[in-house]
Amino acid sequence: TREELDEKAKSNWKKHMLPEKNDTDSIEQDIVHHTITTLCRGVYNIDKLAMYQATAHSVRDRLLEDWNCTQEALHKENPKRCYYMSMEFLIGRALDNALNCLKVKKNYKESVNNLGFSLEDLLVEEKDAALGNGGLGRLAACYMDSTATLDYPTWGYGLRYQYGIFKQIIKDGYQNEMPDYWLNFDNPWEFPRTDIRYEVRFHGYVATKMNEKGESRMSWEGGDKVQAMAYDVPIPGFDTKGCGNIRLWSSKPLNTFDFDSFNAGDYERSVSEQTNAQNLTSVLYPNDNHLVGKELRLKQEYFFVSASLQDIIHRFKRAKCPWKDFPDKVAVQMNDTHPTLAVPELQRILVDVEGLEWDDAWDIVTRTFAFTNHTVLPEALECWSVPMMEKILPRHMQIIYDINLFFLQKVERDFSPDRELLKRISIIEETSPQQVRMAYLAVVGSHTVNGVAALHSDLIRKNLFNDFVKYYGPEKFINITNGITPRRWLYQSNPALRDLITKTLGSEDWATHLDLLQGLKKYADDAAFQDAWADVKLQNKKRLADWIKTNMNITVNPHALFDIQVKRIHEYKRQFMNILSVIYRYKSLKKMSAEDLEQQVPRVVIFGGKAAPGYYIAKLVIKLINSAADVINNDVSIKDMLKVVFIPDYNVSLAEIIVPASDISQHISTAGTEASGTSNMKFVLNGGLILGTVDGANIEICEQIGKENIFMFGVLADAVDDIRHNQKYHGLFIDASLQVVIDAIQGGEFGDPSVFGPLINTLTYGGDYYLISTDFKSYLQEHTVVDDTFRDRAVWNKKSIMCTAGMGFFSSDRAVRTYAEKIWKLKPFKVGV
Ligand code: OAK
Repeated sequence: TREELDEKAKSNWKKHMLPEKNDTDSIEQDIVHHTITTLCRGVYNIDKLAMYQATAHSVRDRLLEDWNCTQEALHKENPKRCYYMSMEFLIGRALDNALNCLKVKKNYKESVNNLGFSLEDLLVEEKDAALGNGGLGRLAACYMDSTATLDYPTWGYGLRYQYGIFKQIIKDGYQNEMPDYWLNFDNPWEFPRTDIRYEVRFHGYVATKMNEKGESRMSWEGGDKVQAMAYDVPIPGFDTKGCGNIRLWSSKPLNTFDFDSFNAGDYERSVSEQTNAQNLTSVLYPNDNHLVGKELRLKQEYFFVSASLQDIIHRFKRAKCPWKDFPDKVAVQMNDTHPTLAVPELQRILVDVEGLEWDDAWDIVTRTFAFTNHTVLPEALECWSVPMMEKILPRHMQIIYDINLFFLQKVERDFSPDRELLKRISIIEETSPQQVRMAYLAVVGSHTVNGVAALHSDLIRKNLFNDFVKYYGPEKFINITNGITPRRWLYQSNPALRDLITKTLGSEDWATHLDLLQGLKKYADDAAFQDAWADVKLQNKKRLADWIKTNMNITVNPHALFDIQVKRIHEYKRQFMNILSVIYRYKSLKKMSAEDLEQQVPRVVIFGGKAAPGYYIAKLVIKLINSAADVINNDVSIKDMLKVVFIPDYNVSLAEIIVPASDISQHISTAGTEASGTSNMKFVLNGGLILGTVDGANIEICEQIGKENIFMFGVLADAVDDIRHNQKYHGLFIDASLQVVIDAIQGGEFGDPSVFGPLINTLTYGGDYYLISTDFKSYLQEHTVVDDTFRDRAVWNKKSIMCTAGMGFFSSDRAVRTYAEKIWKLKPFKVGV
């Protein structure tokens, strides 16, 4: 280490540790240097991909400088740190973000030009880092951006999947899945740490052993071991020397070989076990808000937790602090229940390995962890079968039983001996076989539990965790409304609006102090400003229209109202209701006289999103959208008053083009089902209006921007249970407008109706669990209000400006600051000042 070097050597190091220069000449030199040395290419065979790679490597050099500075300072000072544990980080592309953060984009543009390329061309060569499904994974990425920007000493921990979320291809209107080969080319944004490796055990048995103090301890022995190797992904902060990190684990076979099998002539088996080890981190499970209780997934969760905790403890031990100080040095945030095995794992390490007493260990555990819940959907709540857990993690299963026993004893003694209550609150569900309720384990093992929007936090306090609220008291259960990073979701993705805002406000401070957008309000009535604002929107709509033309060969009119719903396809998000209303609009247009038709507001309805590969009904929704699009887009009689587009393979990079182009975006989940939503925030930040239900963060967006600037409809969350109950006993009421649409589909207007039978049945025979028939009428009415409002462009533009101006609260900087203050007890740690 550096401390061991003599003064001469140290000064030699210092002499050569010069900062990278950012003048265009130096940048060009670096790009050429990387082309030759990193890529082994030259001017004779450089192409766009290679040029992107060389450019990325030169930017990475500049980032790593900050990375090293930050980590060295942290190493020296050893402040309290937070670790954000998440099975998903949906980062997207890195180059543009890094250029903006480092404030070198202008010079890079020029340098790349001087070398014969255009920077815009290079940016799209990068593959998305798509290590997530949807909202939860993207939130983790936004939070890493904010912790880096605000200089919080926070690291992300996750898994380095060989294949991220699948690529979606639409064939004959149906979704097909293809693997995401994102690592097939060099990935300049990760740093393999070949020296950072830990062993992770599965299976085996529990034995009793004497420890050094002569006490009897349990010990987990035998079984199979795999190795976790670290890859670091630097996370630049905006306009700061500080640089964050996400450490991703990749499974490798242990450097041991099964010589017994080998000698017995079973070479194949000994090699196949190595392959099994590698397979552990092969693929991201493609389910959003839905648990599929596969053994491999449980192994992924433990692998992730075990490696991360070993790494955290290794770092903690360097400072030689006593164990009781662990929670003063370490805060761990669990992103949903996926990392919950960290609770019994830390307890196991402290008791079995480090020899602490159970109660002392448990005190440390519960002062370390905090837990964020991201869903109330019952099918998403993790429950693992006890026999499976016993097989894979025998010692953890014992510990979970003990945690539960001591917990229930306490509840019985201090709170209530009510058997029914104890059964309800138990971490173990007495089904056959028994199940471990991971959300309950997470609550019991954490000091703070939070929901992700005000309504959602209320709902989990009232329902999912109600018994726990009564037992622990309400203070343990807080709300922290989600946020999004304004750097990616405005500064980077909407340069035209960024420049207009910066010019109007006189500086770009808004990018780190989003409340400053309030300053736009005073221009909301200014005609010239409105025109400039509308012009930016039109440019962004043209950009999207061009993308659609180039990639899908569909022509859309950029002056039409762009109506967008992009998100994972799920019944609770009700894309089905959207396409039903589109069909209703189509039927209405077809009935109109030529004069009436001419008076309509032309619409382009845009959908995008992936369905989980095993989610049959969601896949049928995609098919219906595409079948309806086929008919509608080719019907000349409606004179281009309606177009329907399903954009394939919706991902972060596409979102960066789609979000700035909306007039209206839809967030229409059944009330009480969408925990928060975050794309709603992105659209409104970019001056798009919302058509939404009274659900998730829509409610708080409405409070912030004013109810005159949002289109809301539908029943309230507290009415949903009663409506479902009534429907069950008295049947559905399907009004005439919905019946028209059902008849059209069943009459074969959009292709073979038998294809859509199971989908229609979710309404008619399936009990309409998501209340489409209940909300349909008010949904159609609100669509009419949208059309009428859009006709008056001055009114619309004002609303659009007021939308952006009111979004300061939804910056992920505010959210992260709240986590740091209320949960992590963490202070910013500034380097290089
Ligand atoms: C995914 C898997 C399991 C549990 C939850 C999720 C998930 O993505 N939930 C989503 O989290 C977002 C971030 O908090 C919320 O905005 C979404 O409403 C929620 O569905």
